[in-house]
Amino acid sequence: MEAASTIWTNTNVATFSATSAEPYGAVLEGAVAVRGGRILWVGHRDAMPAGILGGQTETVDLGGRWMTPGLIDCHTHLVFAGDRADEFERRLLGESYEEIARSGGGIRSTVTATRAASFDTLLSAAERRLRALASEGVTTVEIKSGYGLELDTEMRMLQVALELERRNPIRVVGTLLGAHALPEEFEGRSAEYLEVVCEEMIPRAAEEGLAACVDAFCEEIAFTAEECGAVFDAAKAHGLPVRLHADQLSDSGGAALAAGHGALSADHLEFASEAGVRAMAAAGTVAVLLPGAFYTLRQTRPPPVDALRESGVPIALATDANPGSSPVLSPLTILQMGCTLFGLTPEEALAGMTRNGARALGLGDEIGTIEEGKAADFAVWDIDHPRELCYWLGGTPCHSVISGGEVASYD
Ligand code: DI6
Ligand code: FE
Repeated sequence: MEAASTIWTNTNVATFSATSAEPYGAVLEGAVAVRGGRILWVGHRDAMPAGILGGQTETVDLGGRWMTPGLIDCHTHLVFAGDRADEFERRLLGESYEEIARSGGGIRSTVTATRAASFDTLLSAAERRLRALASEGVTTVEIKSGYGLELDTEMRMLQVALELERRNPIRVVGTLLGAHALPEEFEGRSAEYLEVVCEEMIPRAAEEGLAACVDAFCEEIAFTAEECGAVFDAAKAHGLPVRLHADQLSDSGGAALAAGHGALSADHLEFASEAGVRAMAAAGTVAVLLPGAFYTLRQTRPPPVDALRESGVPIALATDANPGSSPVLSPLTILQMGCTLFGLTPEEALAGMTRNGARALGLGDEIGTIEEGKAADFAVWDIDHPRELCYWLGGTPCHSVISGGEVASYD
């Protein structure tokens, strides 16, 4: 076997390999060998193949710490200007999220702030948030547009997302969410706005390689299933896979719509029907659960976790970091909420931020588990068992992050 550039040894490795018989895919007293940013070998440290330890190989002793795949935050709205703490206060005084949205606040108020913000303003605000995620082990983050709702600002948001990847040791997946809300100037003319999305935004984002995916918000306060279907058709015509904000506040037929279009994921799903869940299972669509929004909006009906589990739908978890419904920049908090609020087991929650998060991004062959050939993206933790990552609220046990085979530095 060829020699590794680096071998991390004296570590317990939670590989999250789908083929492992061990809980968490654990390899105790393991070692992980890397070359060219890829995993060359993983196994018990006494079973290292001959030749892997070469004259130039650097060996790093992790002192018995645990290693997991780098966390994947597969659903965020990290790029935006301003905040909506005022609406948080209004909700606590009795108004609902939908009422605030209908009265011109909500997404539209972030749109006003984002349109007025420069590239650099958006970049520095988003970079601060990105670093918060990275400090808790995140090595891949998906970032949606959707606060521009006009061609230029949507593209600027996606360019900021790509610039974040260029400047930081983190993988960024950009998603075009032009169909997030109807902008004020198109009030009563949603068909015309969606023409802009389908005929200007999607072609431009695809041509310039600014987005890897297209998302839409299917909801009474946003777009109908039929409208989202048209957005999906345009995305597919330009070779972009699709995802959907589905059944968050009401059963809008989102889960079935996403499945019917072969979507990578359907996200939220608090009000998803049983038929929707079955359709997702048949289509292989990942369920991305977002307990930060459920918690912040003080929702009471959790997504149908038992049905998802029983029908074999892969479950992912993400922060949904956004200024309205989920001002949450802590993936570890989301792991805790996934268990406490939705009843996931710690192993399911962690698989949701590793293996299944990768699938929701269409990157299941590239990241999400510690297996030969995948990218060398890891998080190293000061814990005695991986279940602890779902247990503490506050106080990150993240020791270090390795991205593409290099220790990630954010100073
Ligand atoms: N669902 C969400 O949770 C975010 N977008 C969406 O479609 C919320 C966006 C916001 O309130 O700013
Ligand atoms: Fe969202």
